[in-house]
Amino acid sequence: MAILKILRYPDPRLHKVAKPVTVFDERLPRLVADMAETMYKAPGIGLAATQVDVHERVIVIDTSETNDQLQVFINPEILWASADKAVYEEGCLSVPGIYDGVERPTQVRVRAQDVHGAFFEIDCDGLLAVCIQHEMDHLMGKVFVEYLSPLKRNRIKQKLLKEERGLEREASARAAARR
Ligand code: QAP
Ligand code: CO
Repeated sequence: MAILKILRYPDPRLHKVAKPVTVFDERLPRLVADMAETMYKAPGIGLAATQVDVHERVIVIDTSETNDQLQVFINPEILWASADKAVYEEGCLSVPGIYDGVERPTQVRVRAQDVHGAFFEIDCDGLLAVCIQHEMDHLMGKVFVEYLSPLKRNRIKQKLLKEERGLEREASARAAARR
């Protein structure tokens, strides 16, 4: 298993559209295990393959308190969404330190495949409904900050770019100290 590097907004690769998984070979459980390890380590409650620069329709989620209820969604599709909507304060491992309200349907019915390719359907509400919709957006190249006003989005972009410059300086200072 391995911890994968999580792309940070505004990395343009976060806007690539993921392709369906068509081959269910040994590579897939390995990717899922690495994504799960990366999510738990962060720690987070959901991760889409897009966020680790793999542009295929794969999502891992664990919204349990105990971090032992991993849910895997390959090629997820929304079959039905409730007319009822609610605002939830969302965050994202690709947008660290930023949280803001996003309005979404409160309930969704999802069809997806498991790592073996078997289809299943699940009715989601609460945090799971929010999370699956957030992660499916990633697979379409959409990050939650795109629901916010252009003003907020630009502030977030500038803040993260500034942080990134700081992180790069630290990394090169460490590299120089090793030499
Ligand atoms: C998506 O998000 C989500 O800013 C999953 O500094 C979020 O796991 C779905 C995280 C909220 C539903 C509701 C974010 C960790 C984790 C941060 C996450 C951070 C450290 C976000
Ligand atoms: Co996210």
